[in-house]
Amino acid sequence: MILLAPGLELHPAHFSRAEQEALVEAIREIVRAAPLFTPTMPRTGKPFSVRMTNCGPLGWVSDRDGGYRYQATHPATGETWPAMPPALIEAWREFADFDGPPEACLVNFYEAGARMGLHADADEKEPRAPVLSISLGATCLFRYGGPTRNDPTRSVKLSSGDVVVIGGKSRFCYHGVDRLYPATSTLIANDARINLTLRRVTPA
Ligand code: MD3
Ligand code: FE
Repeated sequence: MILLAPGLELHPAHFSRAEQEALVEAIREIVRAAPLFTPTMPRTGKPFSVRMTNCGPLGWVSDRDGGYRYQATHPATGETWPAMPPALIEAWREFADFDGPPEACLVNFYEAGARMGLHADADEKEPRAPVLSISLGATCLFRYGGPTRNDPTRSVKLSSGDVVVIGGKSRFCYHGVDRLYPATSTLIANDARINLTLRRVTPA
């Protein structure tokens, strides 16, 4: 384990190749039931370059009129989200140090050129629960800073199979994905990257 900052743990290559392949297959099945959608920014309606879907009881969505929020249904199909795969619930039990199951798993799908601007995850109402992040596919350059947007930042590469636990003092810190590295994925076609984040949304 590499402690990147207080409360911010990087577990490099936690998942084996076989486990990563099984996770990608589970995500494909989730995407069949709950298709990737393109979130848009509150007020401006500017589209994200990352497409998303969710599994679990709640899912994170965003659009111009409704803004950032968690809801129980897919924004396009109106259906409830598919169940969370057991392997993800097991990873939460292993890493989260929190009583109670995760409520949302946000699936971020990055294709070549996609990025995620600096932001803090603040739509969850249980500050004692960490966010658990799992990276699959292409390597990315990840940036993280402090509790305000102007704090200095550091960068780290995240590779397929890595787990990051974002808790404690780091839970509400700013972070983003600056770029993907081409030709680094043997797991997913077309230099794509998937990031899964497991979250507790409501107070336990
Ligand atoms: C927070 N996803 O969905 S979270 C998100 O790779 C999101 O798609 C990122 O940010 C992604 O909201 C990764 C993992 C993470 C890693 C390090 C952090 C979050 C962090 C450091 C400080 C604060
Ligand atoms: Fe985030």
